[in-house]
Amino acid sequence: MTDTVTTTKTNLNKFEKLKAEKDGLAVKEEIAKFASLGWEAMDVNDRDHRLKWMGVFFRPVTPGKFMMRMRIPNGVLTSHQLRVLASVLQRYGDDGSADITTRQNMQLRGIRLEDLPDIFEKLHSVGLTSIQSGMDNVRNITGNPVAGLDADELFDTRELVQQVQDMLTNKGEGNPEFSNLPRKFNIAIAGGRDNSVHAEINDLAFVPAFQEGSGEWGVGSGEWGVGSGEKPEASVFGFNILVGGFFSAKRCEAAIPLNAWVSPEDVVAVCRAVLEVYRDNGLRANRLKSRLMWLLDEWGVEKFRAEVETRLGKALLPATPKDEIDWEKRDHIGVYKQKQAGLNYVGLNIPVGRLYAQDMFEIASLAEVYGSGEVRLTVEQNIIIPNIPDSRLATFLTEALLEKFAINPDMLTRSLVSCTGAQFCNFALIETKNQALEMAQALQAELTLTRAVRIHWTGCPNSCGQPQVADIGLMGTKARKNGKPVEGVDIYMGGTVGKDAHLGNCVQKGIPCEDLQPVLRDLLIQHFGAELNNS
Ligand code: SRM
Ligand code: SF4
Repeated sequence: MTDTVTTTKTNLNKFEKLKAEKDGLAVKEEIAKFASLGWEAMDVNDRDHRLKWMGVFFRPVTPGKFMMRMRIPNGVLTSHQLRVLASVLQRYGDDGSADITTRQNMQLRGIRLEDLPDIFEKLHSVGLTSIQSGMDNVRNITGNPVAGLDADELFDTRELVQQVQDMLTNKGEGNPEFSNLPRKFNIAIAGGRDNSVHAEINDLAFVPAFQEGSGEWGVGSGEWGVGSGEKPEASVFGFNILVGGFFSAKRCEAAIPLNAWVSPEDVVAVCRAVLEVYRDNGLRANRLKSRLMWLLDEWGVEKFRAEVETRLGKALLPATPKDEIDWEKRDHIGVYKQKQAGLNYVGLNIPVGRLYAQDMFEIASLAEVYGSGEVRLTVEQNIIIPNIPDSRLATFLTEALLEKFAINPDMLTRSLVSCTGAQFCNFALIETKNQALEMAQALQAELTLTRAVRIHWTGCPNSCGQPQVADIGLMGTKARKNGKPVEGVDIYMGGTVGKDAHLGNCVQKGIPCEDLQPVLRDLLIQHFGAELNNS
C-alpha cells in the first residue's frame, strides 16, 4: 500500500485507528491461539472486528456462536463443497444453519471459536475460503448464475469472477494490498441479457456491451469466453463500466457510467486499478461518507477515470452508446433448457434463503445423482441445479425435497427476499425472515395473483435485503401505535430490475408490523393485479 493512506488521513475514525494499530489480516496467524483462549478471553477488537477479515463475525445476539461468511465466486459450488459446509453445521445441531445471501453467497451460523482451525482446514481442502469477506474488504463477487448454461448469454462470467477474486485475495490466502479499504466494496460482472446481478447497486460493475470495429488499441480479440453471439463480426465483446452504486443508512445511489469500455482481458487489471485509486484516495474521516460514490462526488467522474487510467498504465476506450441488457430480469425458478442439447437447469425456491445441514446434504446428493454435482446460488437467495439430462428430469421432479424447495412456488414466496434481521443481526429493528414468510403465506391465502411480485424485507436502513430494487420493499423501522413504540416498516415501491433498472422510493413510512397485512393486500390489488379470493 502507498503512504497516502496513512499520511493524508488525519482525524481518524474508530475503525481507521483499529486498522492502523493492527491490520485485520494479522489475525490469520492467531486463529489457533484464539481457539484455545475462547471467545470470552479474547481481545475484544480482535473478536468483534478483526476476525471479520477471516469472514468470522461475532454475533452479540448469540454470543459465542459466530457467523462465518464465505466467498462463493459467481455463486458456483460443487456438491463436495456443499457437503463440507453442511458437515461444519451438523456438529452444532439446532444452532447450525446457513443462509444464502443477497450476494449469491453463503453464511454459516452457530460456529464455535474452538472449531475454527479444523473448519479452516476443511474449507481449504475443498478450495473454499471465507477470507476478506467482511469489514473494509471487497465482498463476494457476483456473476451470471446461469453462466455457461444459458443459450442467450453473451459471456460466461465464471472464470473472470474467479480471476478477480484470486487477484483480490491472493488465491484465498489473503492479500494485504486490499485489506484496508476505506469501507466495504462490491463488484459484479454481468454476462447475460437480464442484469441478473443487479449491476446498478454495486460500487463497480461490468455490463455487456459490444464495441463496433476491431483492431484498435486496447480492444481484445473478442473471442475469449464469448458466447455464440448474433452480432456482426466487426463488433467486439466487452463491458461498459459502472461505478459508485451503493446502499447505506445515510444514502442510496445507483451506479453511474465511468464512460469506459473494457475487453474481458482487461477486467482484472481494471478492478485492481479502481481499487488502488479508492484505497489510496477514498474518504476515511467519516465512515458514513466513505463509499466510492462520495469520492466520485468530490472528484467528478472525469478525474476518477483519469486516475484509474494512470494506475492501469493506459487509456480506457469510451463506453459504447448502448449496452446489451435488454431483458426483464429472470428469477431462474423452474425447469429450463440449457444451451447444451439434452440438458436442463432447475431452479429451486429456498424460502428466504434459509438452509439446514440436512437440506444441504440432500441438495448435494440430488446434484450428484441427477446433475453433474454442481450447485449454483442466486442473489434472490435461491439454488440452481444444472446439467440434468432430459432422461432424468421426470424422476428428478418427483423427489420429495422439491416439496420443501419448490420449482413452482406461489407467486409471493417465489420472489421473496429477506435479510438476516433480528434473529442474528444486532442492527435489526425488526425480525425479518420468519415474518416475511408468514406474511407471504397469509397474503397468498387471501389473494389470487397471476404474476410474481418481488417483495424484499430488510431489518434496518443498511438495506442488505435491497428494498430499493423490489416491487415492494419493506424496511424495518421504529413505529408508534396508540402512542406506544412498536416494530414497523417503511414501504418502498417502484424498484425495477433488468433492463433500465432503477431504484424504488419510500412511499409510506412507519407502518406498524401488526397492521401491515391489509396495507400490503391493498398494494397488491391496486398495483399488481391481485384479486381477493371469494370476492
Ligand atoms: Fe449487509 C452490514 C448481512 C448484503 C449493506 N450486513 C451487515 C452485517 C455484517 C451487520 C452485522 O455485523 O450484523 C450483517 C450481518 C448479519 C448476519 O448475521 O447475517 C449483514 N448483508 C448481509 C447479508 C447476509 C444479508 C442477507 O441476508 O443476504 C448479505 C451478505 C452479502 C454477502 O454475501 O457478502 C448483505 N449488505 C448487503 C447488501 C446487498 C448487496 O450487496 O447487494 C447491502 C447494500 C449494498 C451495498 O453495500 O452498497 C448491504 N450491510 C450493508 C451495510 C451498509 C453499508 C454502508 O455503506 O453503510 C452494513 C453496515 C456497515 O457496513 O456498516 C451492512
Ligand atoms: Fe442486519 Fe440491517 Fe443488514 Fe438486515 S439490513 S442484515 S438488519 S444490518
